[in-house]
Amino acid sequence: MLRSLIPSVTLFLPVLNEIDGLRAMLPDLCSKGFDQILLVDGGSRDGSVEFARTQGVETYVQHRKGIRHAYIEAWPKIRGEFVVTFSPDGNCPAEALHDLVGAVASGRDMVIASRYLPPARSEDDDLLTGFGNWMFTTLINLCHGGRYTDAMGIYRAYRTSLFGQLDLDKESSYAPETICGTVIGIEPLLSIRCAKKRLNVSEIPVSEPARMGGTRKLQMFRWGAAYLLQVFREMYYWR
Ligand SMILES: Nc1nc2c(ncn2[C@@H]2O[C@H](COP(=O)(O)OP(=O)(O)O)[C@@H](O)[C@H]2O)c(=O)[nH]1
Ligand SMILES: [Mg+2]
Repeated sequence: MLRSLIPSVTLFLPVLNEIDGLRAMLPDLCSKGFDQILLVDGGSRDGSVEFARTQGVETYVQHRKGIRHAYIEAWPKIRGEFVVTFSPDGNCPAEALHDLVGAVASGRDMVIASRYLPPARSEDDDLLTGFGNWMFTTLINLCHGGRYTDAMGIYRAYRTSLFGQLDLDKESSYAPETICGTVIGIEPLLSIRCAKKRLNVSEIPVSEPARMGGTRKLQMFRWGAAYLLQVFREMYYWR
């Protein structure tokens, strides 16, 4: 009976060649008592998926390339009422999971593990990513009434149903990416539409350690251009 009072939580792991991080983190993540751990692979060639399977983790290999397709294709497989999105590359410290889940389960729609809410800081940023994250967060606050310190990060917990409710599963939501010749992520749009809908959102400070092994997948300039278009487009598109 007590169990039914605690919401079910899925840990969602998008992965593209993250064997070093998975080896270091997955056994610990598996011991944390999540109702589901779902690893979504973008075509890894370093044994990431095979390793996850040896740990008993549910895996899904996406068909279409690009990070947002990992979410769109695998979202129907999520069973938890809440989801925590987590990159197993060292950037998301597992020690914060307890506080993040506790915060969202206390009645929030979304809680972000902010890298920029003091005293948190990022050990992973360089000058350009640090500026970009600040600039997009500031623009989202100004243009859409958000109160974020970190509108861009992947490390967050939210109601699984938000994804459909905010039309993040619709191709048309990402139209600006085609002009820029890329496939973007979902987090900026999730932050924008939560702000537009005045959802119950908060942040907790969580410092970001440097990436462990592997390589960064961020396409700085193409994504930057597409996100910029998306921020402005959302001022008249989608209510
Ligand atoms: N499934 C999938 N995962 C991806 C893809 N691109 C990146 N990832 C994963 O998404 C997470 C965040 O990407 P990362 O390169 O760390 O971005 P950054 O930390 O913002 O520079 C990591 O776990 C990546 O392995 C993709 O196309 N498909
Ligand atoms: Mg990362």
